[in-house]
Amino acid sequence: MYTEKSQSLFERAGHCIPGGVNSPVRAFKSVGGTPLFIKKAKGAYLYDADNNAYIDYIASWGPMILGHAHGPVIEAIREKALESTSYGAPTELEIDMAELIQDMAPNVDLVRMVSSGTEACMSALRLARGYTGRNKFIKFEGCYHGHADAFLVKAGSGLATLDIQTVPGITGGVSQDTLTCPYNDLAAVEGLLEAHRGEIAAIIIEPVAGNMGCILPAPGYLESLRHLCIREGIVLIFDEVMTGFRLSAGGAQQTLGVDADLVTFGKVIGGGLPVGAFGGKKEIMKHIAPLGNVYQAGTLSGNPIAMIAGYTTLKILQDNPDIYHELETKTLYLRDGLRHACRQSGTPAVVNQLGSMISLHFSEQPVTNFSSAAASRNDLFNRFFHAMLRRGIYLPPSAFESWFLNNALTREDLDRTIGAATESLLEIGAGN
Ligand code: HOZ
Repeated sequence: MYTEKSQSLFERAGHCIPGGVNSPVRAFKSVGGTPLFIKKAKGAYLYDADNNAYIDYIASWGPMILGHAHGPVIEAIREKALESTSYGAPTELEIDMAELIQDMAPNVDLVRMVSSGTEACMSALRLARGYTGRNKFIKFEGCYHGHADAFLVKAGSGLATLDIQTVPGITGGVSQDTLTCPYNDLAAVEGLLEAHRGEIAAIIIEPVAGNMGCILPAPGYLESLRHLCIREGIVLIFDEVMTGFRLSAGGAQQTLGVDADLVTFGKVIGGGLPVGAFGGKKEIMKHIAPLGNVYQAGTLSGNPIAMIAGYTTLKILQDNPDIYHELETKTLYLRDGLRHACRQSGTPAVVNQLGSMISLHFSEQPVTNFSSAAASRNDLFNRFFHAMLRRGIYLPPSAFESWFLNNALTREDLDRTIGAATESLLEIGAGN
């Protein structure tokens, strides 16, 4: 496989973009090697600058649930763009979008559109603080809620990938209000509540974690958090940036049957354009400006091109609920194939999966939180990543990320992937 053009583009990018990339995980820093520069994508396939084709398991880190360049989405964007790309004034389409979100997602009485998952989470936290009059909040080790200052404590995703423990530029004052504890550890949450009674505004959690690989909540865990939040007057925020509109039309709240007070969205909600949103109970959302004084704003919030891409994607998902079943069937097939390949090669591995989220950890122990994800053989994952890439399979370049399936994947694509995994495991001597 020749990747000369990607290599020379990376070299050129390094002279004008920090690290040659606009988001750190893309740089392949932990897996090593040169990131591929992508020229185009269609369906389940990415094409790099050297015209190599890859089966895509990143799906732009989640958004491309229908596959790349999905006809109706592209057509809707094309038509909308002819009417201008931004007005900075309200449009009917924003109401359509908000009503659709209300219809699809539970517990969303009011919703505010923003332009990224980061903005959604930082605004939801500000709102929870403004609503409760408290400053501290609890987040979980290995969860990632975007790059706003308060969240970059013991965070997953790029911080885990690059092993960044402390982020220069974030003041002690900010991080002292961020309380952390291990995912799936209820006693640790109870300990924090006890130690900081009356001071905690919010608990924010990825109801299915996707930023330390894919990690599922233990049975009853989210229900217990729900109960504790009610008891303590704390706002429960579900960060559904990854799970929203992906696990089901109603996201993790619907799939797992637990209600949040505030929910944040990103990724699928924008159909591949920069969109985020936060919403929830009216009692809380009414504190957002201009209804209340918790200020939040954005020049491109509700942008018509972003809205039409998101609206069209969500409407397709709402009108075709079978898509979720199809995605899950494909993901289960991949999960079983990967498990079989690992067993065959004698490789201790854990494949966690829910809906169309899945990940592979080279571990003998169950992977249920950040420390078990970090204790996995991530050196092996890095070699596996490259062995798969050479075989035309594009996985996230980090063991600390979930893989996302898209519905354009065919049985043949999955069989090719499982075959490539079998060969890759043997090639890297994973079972030895
Ligand atoms: N924060 C994203 C994954 N959890 C990475 C986005 C990117 O590098 O594009």
